[in-house]
Amino acid sequence: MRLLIASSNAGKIREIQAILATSDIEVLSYKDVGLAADFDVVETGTTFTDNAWLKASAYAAATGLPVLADDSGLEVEALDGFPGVYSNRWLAGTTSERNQALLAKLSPTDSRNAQFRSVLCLYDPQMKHTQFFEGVIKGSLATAERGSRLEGFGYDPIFIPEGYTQTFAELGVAVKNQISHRRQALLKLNQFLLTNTHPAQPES
Ligand code: ITT
Repeated sequence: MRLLIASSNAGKIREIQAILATSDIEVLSYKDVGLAADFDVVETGTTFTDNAWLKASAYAAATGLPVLADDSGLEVEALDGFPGVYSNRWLAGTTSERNQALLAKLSPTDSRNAQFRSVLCLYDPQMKHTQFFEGVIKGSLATAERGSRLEGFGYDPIFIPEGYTQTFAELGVAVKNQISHRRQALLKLNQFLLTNTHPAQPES
């Protein structure tokens, strides 16, 4: 099966391609189908599911291809789940500035618990079939950025997955891709496709 990744985030696309490399799914990016790198979908939804659907439907409308969108973010317990769906745009500036500004919102006595959530939307525009898959990884926030910016993206330098002492950026993408929220959601997608040899059912 060929799936177009409905994303312009290079880090996210790399991770999805790496995780699905051993599956029967052939993953295409916007480059493979001649879409512009800045093909933009305005994310007006208030939930990961809404925004995943907005991205999936926009890329499918532009190409006619079956697509896979990922809407994801970091949810901080002491901030009632903030920044959540707004993870990529709650503050203008660089990724590092956002990471530091997020850490600055926590007082020394606040819980440092946090989790990443990924919601995938699989959409086949021919069959009008839509399916969602979710993955979560629990962890905690470091007190400062740690690790290489070349590893992963976004909040990886400040997120320590449960059971580890290093951040995702220190652990590296090979380890991250074994345990991440995205990995868990993609495992569900892969399982769905394996057990549904004809996944494209009309919407009810
Ligand atoms: P697309 O919409 O084009 O896919 P995006 O980066 O805007 O790219 P989202 O709207 O889903 O994607 O925002 C996700 C943000 O959440 C992302 O930019 C990071 O700031 C953060 N995030 C999600 N998953 C992450 C991960 O695995 N590691 C680090 N940060 C992550």
